[in-house]
Formats: sequence, structure tokens, C-alpha cells
Amino acid sequence: MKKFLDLGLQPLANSYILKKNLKSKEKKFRLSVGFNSKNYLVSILNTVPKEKMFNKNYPYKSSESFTMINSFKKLSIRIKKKFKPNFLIEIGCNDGAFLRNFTKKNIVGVEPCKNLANLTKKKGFKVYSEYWNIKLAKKITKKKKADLIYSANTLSHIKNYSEIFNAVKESLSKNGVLILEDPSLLECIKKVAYDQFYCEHIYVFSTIALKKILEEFGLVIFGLEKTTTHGGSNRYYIKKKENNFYRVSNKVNNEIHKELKYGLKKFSTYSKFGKKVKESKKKLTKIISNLKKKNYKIIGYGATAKSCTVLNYCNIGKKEIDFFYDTTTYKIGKFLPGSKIEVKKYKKLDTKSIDFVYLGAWNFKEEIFKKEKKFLKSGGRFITHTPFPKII
Ligand code: JHZ
Repeated sequence: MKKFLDLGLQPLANSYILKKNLKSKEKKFRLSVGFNSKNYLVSILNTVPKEKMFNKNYPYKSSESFTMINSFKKLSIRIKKKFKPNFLIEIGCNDGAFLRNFTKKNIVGVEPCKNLANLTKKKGFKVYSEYWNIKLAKKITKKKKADLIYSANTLSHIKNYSEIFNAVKESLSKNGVLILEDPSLLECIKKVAYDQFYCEHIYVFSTIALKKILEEFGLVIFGLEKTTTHGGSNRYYIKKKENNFYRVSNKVNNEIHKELKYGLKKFSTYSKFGKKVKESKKKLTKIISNLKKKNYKIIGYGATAKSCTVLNYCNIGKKEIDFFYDTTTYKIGKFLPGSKIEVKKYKKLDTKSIDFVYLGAWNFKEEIFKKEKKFLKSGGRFITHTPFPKII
């Protein structure tokens, strides 16, 4: 694993601080990213134990955005039509945003964060509040194997992917389909979206890396869709090698071709990206310091895990950003890790009290701009760091 990016000492991205704990020392780890030339995997070099991140206090809820709700809804309609599954498993079902599009007897969820699992259980769904592994897979599929397994924004969070794929092989029926959805490395590199790297995102996958890993487990990518969620993701359709029911689509080969053309197998591509990240930091801090010199008021919008990386890497704190607006109840009234900027309950933006807004949830730009049309029309402006730092 060869390092190409150092994002400095970082706190745990989703460990929001209570007011009474503001003076306590935070646990930090070095966030650096490397490339493995053997299997083309890009991953963070120092990892945090999973129990420290995914536990009963996990704050992120997929249902906080209409974009995600709609994306899951649309996908579930297509899954029902195309695969007609009788028994589905969702790995990392979060607060049930995908799962609730199915009937309770057809689907089970797996979600180690108890607070989130309970929300879905309360709605009457079967959810195992455990980490996905072979033991759990055997338990769930004791009577019948799953004909579809879905997992969005979860694989990238699990260090030991062998455990995942062995458990998938165990629980998937012969002609069953695994659908994985995670941020695309190509999009991340193109958009200089270095904030896709934080403690929870152990890997950001390219198709070439995922294909190579899956081969070890006798699994094959046969379909691919590009989605705009989470800054540009790939949705992979995967089958067992012995399943001759599906042919490998041209979309898979086209994406591989694009990735190869962009140089995702070459270390030099990543070292160039590392340089761009350094430039991005310089530009973003310059934009913000120029605005502060003119006494403009800047706030943040969407206290994302991604923001944690940007704020801490660029040394942006409460002198620069007064507070963040967010709709997530758990985050409100707490402070962002590291930067210690307060998270406030979302209110519609108003140019009477706010001049500039740093877009923490840049991946929901369309949804947010639609919501804040009035602010933009009356001269309010957003600041973003991707694809390059600018005022919008
Ligand atoms: P969002 C989390 O990352 C963590 P984050 C995790 N590791 C991951 O992989 C992705 O999710 C999937 C708020 N918001 O989705 C809600 C508003 O306030 O970019 C959220 O707190 N108003 C599992 O945290 C945040 O922004 C709005 O109008 O980087 C969005 O977080 C909208 C649309 C969102 O994920």
C-alpha cells in the first residue's frame, strides 16, 4: 500500500460533541490514503475499530434527504419488476429508507447500530442488530436462501471484506443477485472530493478493484448503473460465477475502460490527485479568509461526515463558520468533531442574517438549491470545495 494523501490528524467523523464535553480531549487518528498496486484498492491506512464508529449513538439517517428516499423507492420498484425476489436481505439498512419499500415478510435488515435498527423494528420489520458475518448469514438463511441481497454505502465501511463476501456466498441462492452501491473512486478523483475519505470510509472502490476482489470469492459483476447519490456512485449487480442466467453487460466493460483511461491502475494518477487536494485546501481557505476580512457571515449547511475531513484538514473553525444548519435531531445542539462548530436546527436561509453558506452536503446540491431558491435569488451565495473551491 503506497501512500498518496495525508489529511492530517482527524477526529472520528460522526462523533458529535455535547456542550458539556467541549473542553475534553478528542481521540484523533492520522487520516492518510494509499493505493495497492496489486489489487488496485484505494483505502485509508489507519483504521478505527468498528465498534467505536457503528454503535447505538450512530447519528446518520438515510431518510434525512428526499434524494435518498426517492433513489431507494425507484430502485425498489425496478428490483421488484426485474428480479421478482421472494426473500431479500439488506446489509446496513440504516433507518430503513430502502427496506420499507418492501413487504415485511419478504425482507430482513441487518444493522449493527441499535438506535437505527430499533427505528425499523418499531415499524414491524425484522432487523438483526448485529454485524453482517457468516454466522449471522447462516442464521438468517437457515430455512431459505436469499434471492437478492442489497447493500448501499456499507461495503466501503467494512475493513474485512472477506467476511462480507463469504457470508454473501453462504446466503445467496444459486441464481441470486447481490446489489452493491458505493461512491465511485473515478468520481471522487475527478471531483477532487477528498472528503470521501474519513474514518468510516475505509475504501473508495473503483470497478477494477471491486472486480478483482470479487474474483477471489467466485463473484462476478454483470451489471452497472451510475447514480448521482453521494457525489456519484456505482451500483453493481453481482452474481455467482456458476450462475449463467445473466450476461455481463457492456456497461461494466465501458466503465472499466473509462477507469483505465483515467489511469486508475497507475500510482501517478493518485499522486496527482494528492497535489490537487493540497491546492484545493489553499484555494478554499483563501476564499473564506477573504470573505471574513470583509466581515461577511458564513454558516455551514449539512453537518456531514465529509465536512469533518474538510474542516479539520483546512483548519476551518468557528472563527470562520458561525454554525452549521442540519435537519438531524441527534446532531442539533451538538458540536462538530475537531472544528467544534455548533450544529443548529435548520431554518430556511435568509440573506438578512446570512451572507455565505459552506455546502457541507454538496452531494445534495440540487435538493438544497431547490429548497433555498429564495436565498439564492436575493443574492445569498454558497461556497463549495468540489470540483474546485468556488462561490456559487
Ligand atoms: P450525507 C454519511 O456521510 C455517513 P455524510 C456514512 N459513512 C456514509 O457513507 C454516507 O452517509 C452514506 C443533512 N441535510 O448524506 C442531513 C440537511 O440538513 O451527505 C445529514 O446530516 N438538509 C454512512 O454525513 C447531512 O446533511 C438537507 O436538505 O457525509 C447529509 O449527510 C439535506 C439534503 C441534508 O452523508
